[in-house]
Amino acid sequence: MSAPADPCAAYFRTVEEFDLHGASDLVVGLLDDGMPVDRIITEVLAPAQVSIGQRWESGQWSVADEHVATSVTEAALAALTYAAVPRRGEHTRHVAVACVEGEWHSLPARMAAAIAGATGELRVTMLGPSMPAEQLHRRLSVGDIDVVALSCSMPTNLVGAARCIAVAHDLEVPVVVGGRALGAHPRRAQAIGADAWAVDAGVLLEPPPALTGRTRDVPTEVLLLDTVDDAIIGRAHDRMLGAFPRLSSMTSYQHARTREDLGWIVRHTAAALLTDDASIVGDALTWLCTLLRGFAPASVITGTAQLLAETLEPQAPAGAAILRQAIDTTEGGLRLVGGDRIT
Ligand code: B12
Repeated sequence: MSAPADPCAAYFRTVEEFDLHGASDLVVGLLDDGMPVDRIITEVLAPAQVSIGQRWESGQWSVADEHVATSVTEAALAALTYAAVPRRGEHTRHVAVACVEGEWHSLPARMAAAIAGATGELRVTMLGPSMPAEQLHRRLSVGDIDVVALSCSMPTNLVGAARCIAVAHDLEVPVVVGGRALGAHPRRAQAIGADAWAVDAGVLLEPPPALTGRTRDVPTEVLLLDTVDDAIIGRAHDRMLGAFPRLSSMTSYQHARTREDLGWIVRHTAAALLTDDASIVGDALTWLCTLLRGFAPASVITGTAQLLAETLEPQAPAGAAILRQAIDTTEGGLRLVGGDRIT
């Protein structure tokens, strides 16, 4: 099979056609032509997943389309891993790759595991999606893992990540964290106590980091926000209907989705507070404004977030403050890009 001139475009065509076999043949063909595994993953498979996400977010593709398209990449990644990883090898270290508690994006973790395992130098065990901290502790207690690589895609799961890091440290196993939820700077990783942060899974081939991360207990206010009470969400929802009476005509399904969105903002607030990074909740608000464009103006979304901050204030004053800080930057950002009218 001759290599396509534009592997990325050729690969995405197989995804659009939901062609499992074509996708697998294409990536194995690229490997046979000498393209390294890490480049096939980062330059072909990962960009395809980002495009899938854009089509899903824009509504061009349904959730079902996204699931099928992702299963094409899962199949291609499995074929690539099978073709690339040497059958036997002298392993220097044993790396466990896991998604943190609550994290169901297992494909990014699998990509990282495939890159780490491709040379055959490491024994790589993939522990799968959403690994509860106490179960991670149980697995690490066996004593055969030299380093844990934790993947976190959703910022809301940074609280679960902190818990997973704490159990690894309890057993003196160093932790490397990666994934889109960590952002583009080591600050969030440091705030949750990781020993190292990396964008590139190739770092797992280097000697494990020293146990330098400072494990921290998750503060009570963060826990309160992370497991936010339905009653708090109900109060914020009622306040929203008082301030924007037009929203009372929403269907019961839309009301339920709105309550979910309020919970989503509060959980992002928990992660922002844990890491002292208001941009986590700011990004979530901007994302919601984009997603709901055409249904609710940005002013209603940021106005509702203000009411949510007021509702949280008595029990979570620090959370309310970081949420307000994020609302201000979101409103500023939307004005700058000429988004929906805010006033
Ligand atoms: C497929 C997918 C899903 C699938 C996942 C299936 C699976 N088996 O993984 C399912 C359907 C389960 C899913 C669910 C959800 N998803 Co989703 N999902 C995606 C999608 C389209 C692709 C994810 C992917 O495969 N990325 C692969 C590559 C691109 O990921 P990557 O993180 O960059 O990973 C690389 C590096 O970061 C690195 N790396 C990763 N981990 C690690 C770890 C270490 C240690 C190291 C060193 C490196 C490393 O290696 C990878 C290879 O280079 C993304 C779009 C996107 N832009 O990613 C949305 C996306 C992430 N999802 C999104 C959302 C909203 C959700 C849901 C909340 C939807 C819902 N309402 O239920 C849930 C949340 C589930 C949860 N609690 O975890 C949003 C997040 C938006 C936001 N503001 O955060 C996105 C961005 C889509 C969008 N454009 O809106 N999703």
